[in-house]
Amino acid sequence: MQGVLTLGQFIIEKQNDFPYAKGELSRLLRDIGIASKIVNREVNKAGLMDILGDAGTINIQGECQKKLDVFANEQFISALKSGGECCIVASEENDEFVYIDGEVSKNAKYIVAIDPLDGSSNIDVNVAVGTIFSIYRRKSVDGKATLADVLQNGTEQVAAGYVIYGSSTMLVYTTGKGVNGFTLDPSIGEFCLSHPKMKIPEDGTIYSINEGNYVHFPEGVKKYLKYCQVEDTDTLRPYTSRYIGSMVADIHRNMIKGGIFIYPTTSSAPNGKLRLVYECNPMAFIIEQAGGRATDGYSRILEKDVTSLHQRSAIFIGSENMVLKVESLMSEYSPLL
Ligand code: P6P
Repeated sequence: MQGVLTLGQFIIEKQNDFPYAKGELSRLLRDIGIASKIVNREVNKAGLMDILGDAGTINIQGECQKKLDVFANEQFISALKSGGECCIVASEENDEFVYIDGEVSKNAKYIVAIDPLDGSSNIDVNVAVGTIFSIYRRKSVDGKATLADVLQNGTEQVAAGYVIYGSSTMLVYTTGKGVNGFTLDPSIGEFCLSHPKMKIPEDGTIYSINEGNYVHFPEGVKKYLKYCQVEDTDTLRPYTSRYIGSMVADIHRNMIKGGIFIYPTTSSAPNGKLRLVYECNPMAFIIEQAGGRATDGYSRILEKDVTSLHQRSAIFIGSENMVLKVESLMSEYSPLL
């Protein structure tokens, strides 16, 4: 088709960005794209199948797993196993990381961290959900890859991306050289380049936070919310509040329109709710590559020490000037002790 660039063609075209790559990362991204299409097919017809609702199991987060959570997790792990390009998969749905013990995989040089279906509580009410993935190069040089290969700082990521299963299905990813978005064309079953060189607006007028937790927010966040709600036409305030309750969907909207997504610490989540390894770090890499900013209110997400697989973090992510504003209020009203 004239002018249509598929994800596969794009990945191959960009392969030259990695002089020493022999195609492994390209094949890994392709494998993720294939699994995303399979998950998309099931998400789009979830209401017609006995695949809605709870799987009757609980994940390490203590959250009841949805049937689609389990399905999506199985699809991504299976695709990564058969692709042979990664030796470990660390998933939100698995207590421990999954070691891919195959003749080819055990010597593979990549590690994949993934939240296979983020926001899945929204599935039963037909609201957008997403997949978030992060790719690292293993550090260990021989023998079996270990947890140390997974617990790397976000600055070590070689690639990160998300899939949003929304009004259309998009795959957005970076390999550290900008961000590109691909929309799934169901008529040909291919992700096609639709949003080249994505940039998040430096400023925005949308703030995204679960205000139901207001009483438990740090004082700096409370001050920021009041700042957003004050009338000031010069700075286009009051801003607009938008909260989908699906991290990928909230951040994707802000990527397109500008805005800030905040999940701060609360009394029920003293370290924040969202997970550093497979939610905050990949989204932070993508947003920074698109010209935005991502911190925990004080320091850069990507530089946070990663000490455990399901470690949580507060996250303030989006348009740079909006994140800088709330950070200034955090340092004034909720200073780190
Ligand atoms: P709350 C979904 O469960 C999720 O992990 C993210 O996708 C979303 O941003 C957040 O939790 C919503 O959490 O506490 O506002 O329902």
